Amino acid sequence: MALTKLNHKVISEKDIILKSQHFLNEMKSRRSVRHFSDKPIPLVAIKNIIMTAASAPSGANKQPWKFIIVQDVEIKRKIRIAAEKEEKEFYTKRASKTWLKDLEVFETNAQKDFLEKAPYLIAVFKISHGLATNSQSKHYYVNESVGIACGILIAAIHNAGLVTLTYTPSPMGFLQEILNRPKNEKPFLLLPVGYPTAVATVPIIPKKKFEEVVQIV
Ligand code: IYR
Repeated sequence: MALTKLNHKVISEKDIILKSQHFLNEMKSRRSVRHFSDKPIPLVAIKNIIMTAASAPSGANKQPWKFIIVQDVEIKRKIRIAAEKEEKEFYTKRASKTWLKDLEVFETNAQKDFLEKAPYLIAVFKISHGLATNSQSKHYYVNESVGIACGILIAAIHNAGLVTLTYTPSPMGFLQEILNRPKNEKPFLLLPVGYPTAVATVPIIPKKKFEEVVQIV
């Protein structure tokens, strides 16, 4: 395997602290948004955001992901109709009482206007294995890899001054059909991306404190 010198810039401790604090503040202002404006956003920004996500580490560098950018209004409409059908089942039959109670604060329901409103949807697929029949076709830690890429994707969307929602209709097999994906690709996450409406609201919800999420040993 050919190696190359690591390109890493060492910065001062003071700058490490400042930069980590700055990024913390930036990320703490991220919110999941359900009220999208139809104001267009530049496609090049979406491309940059996705390639930021695609820079993620992955098991054996297999990069087991595919990002489908949906801008076509007809395809967005199809996705909305199919998602709302599943959500109706979820809210009226599938969801437990506890689950519905846990969701009350978010005021969610089966209606998913944002799937048509947002200028772009990013559908993330995990590629469970390659298509070749030799050992080259194996993928490793697929969920972990795609999960990491999605975290970076969400951070990149926020960094670009846009908003998103980590939307996971369940089941979401309809994405496979509507977007014509091969059998080895499985839907992982659907992210509307755009601007919030001027009157968008978000629930007041706390994040756990340092002591609750961290233990130093
Ligand atoms: N998929 C449904 C329900 C839902 C589930 C969870 I977990 C959430 O954090 C929010 C919603 C919906 O999107 O309405």
